[in-house]
Order: sequence, then C-alpha cells, then structure tokens
Amino acid sequence: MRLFTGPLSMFGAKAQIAMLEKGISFDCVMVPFDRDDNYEPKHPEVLRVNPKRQVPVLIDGDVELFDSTQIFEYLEDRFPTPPLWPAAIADRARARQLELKSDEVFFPHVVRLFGLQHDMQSPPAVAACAACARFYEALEALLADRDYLAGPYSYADIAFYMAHVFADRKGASMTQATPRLLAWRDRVGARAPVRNVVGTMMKFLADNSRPVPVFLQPLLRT
Ligand SMILES: N[C@@H](CCC(=O)N[C@@H](CS)C(=O)NCC(=O)O)C(=O)O
Repeated sequence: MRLFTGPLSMFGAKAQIAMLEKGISFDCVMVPFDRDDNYEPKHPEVLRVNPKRQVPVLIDGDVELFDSTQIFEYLEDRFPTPPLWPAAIADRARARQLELKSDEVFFPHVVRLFGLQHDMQSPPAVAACAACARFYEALEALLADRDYLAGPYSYADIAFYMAHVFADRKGASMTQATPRLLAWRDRVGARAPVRNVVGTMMKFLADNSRPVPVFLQPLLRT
C-alpha cells in the first residue's frame, strides 16, 4: 500500500494516523512541497489518480483513491480491526457527521486565517477566531458524558485533532474556557500514532524555522 501525502498536509496526516492506528504496513510517500507552501511540482501519481490534484492519495493494488474521508471509509472496510467508527448505526452516523464538520465547517474558518496572519486584529480574522471558539464550545458540551467526540476513539477524533493543530498554528487556540476539550486533546495527543505523525510534522516546521504550537513543543524533544 502507498499513501501520498505532504510534510504539512493536515488531510494526509488524518489518513496516515488512521493507518498507523490500524497497524497497516504501508509506504508513506512525501510529495514535493515548496517554500511558498505549495505542493509543487505535483507528484505524477497524484496527478494520475486525483483530478483535484491534491494529497492524500492511497494506492492499494488496483484500488486508487483520493480524499481523506473516502480513504477512512476504505480503511474501515478493508481493515475492520481495530474499529475506528462506533459500532451502533446511529453512533456511526453521528461520528461521520462530526468528521465532516471538522473538515467542512470548522476548517474553512482556519483556512480564512491563513490569509490574514498579517492582520489578526482585522474584522474577518476576529470573526474567524470567534467561529472557532464557538465550535470548541459545542464540542465541550459533547464531551460532558464521554472521553472522545463520538463515544469510542474514532475517525472523528483524528480529523478534529488535525484540524485543531492547524487552527492553533494560525491563532485560533483552545483556552481554559473548554477544559474538557483540553483534556480530550491530551488524550488524543498521547496516542503513539498521533505523536508519531504530528511529531514529524512539528520537526519539519522547526527545521524550517517556523513556529511550533506551544502544546506540541514537547514533541520536538522526542
Ligand atoms: N477534501 C480533501 C482535501 C485535500 C487537500 O486540501 N489537500 C491539500 C493538502 S492538505 C493539497 O493537496 N493542496 C494542494 C493543492 O490544492 O494544490 C481531503 O480530505 O483529502
């Protein structure tokens, strides 16, 4: 199996963490990534498989997939143990909804912050940070009766952990206003696959003289 991802790809990291959680043996191919944070030149296999020209791409024999969420679904069918969706149908549906919300409701606010780093006091930056804070509060409420976002540890946790790493990098940090969410972050961040993938990403940032979120700085010493 081959996974194509990039050194700062949050979507690729989702797939990589899930594959490590499942104990899958795979080659991780880091595609070129330039100084301006572009995935250029595009890897020929990425161009061949993904009409959207993005990582992650997964190749398993004659199965060729793109999109981290589609890759999650394939991994779960192909390697059901350990499960990374909850067992009951309704719980699975809620977990899938949370996973989608991380990528498509929460993360777009973070993407907005990418272009506003020079002016974090501007109204759009303040609005994006406020939207992230509201999202954190909604998850804080969810965690009132469970340790993980959808009950057992799942793809929903992997997706939101990675989205949050990028939110923190771009100025939308969690605070003491959401203590259960901070404890959730410690629980997820302590998992070996998460430490492995996020640690490598943080070392890439440090090697390129770029800031590393304070809560992830201990990973630079491992
Ligand atoms: N929805 C896609 C998003 C993939 C995506 O945005 N990939 C980024 C890297 S994290 C990429 O390849 N960007 C390069 C580009 O769009 O040219 C997924 O979940 O995989």
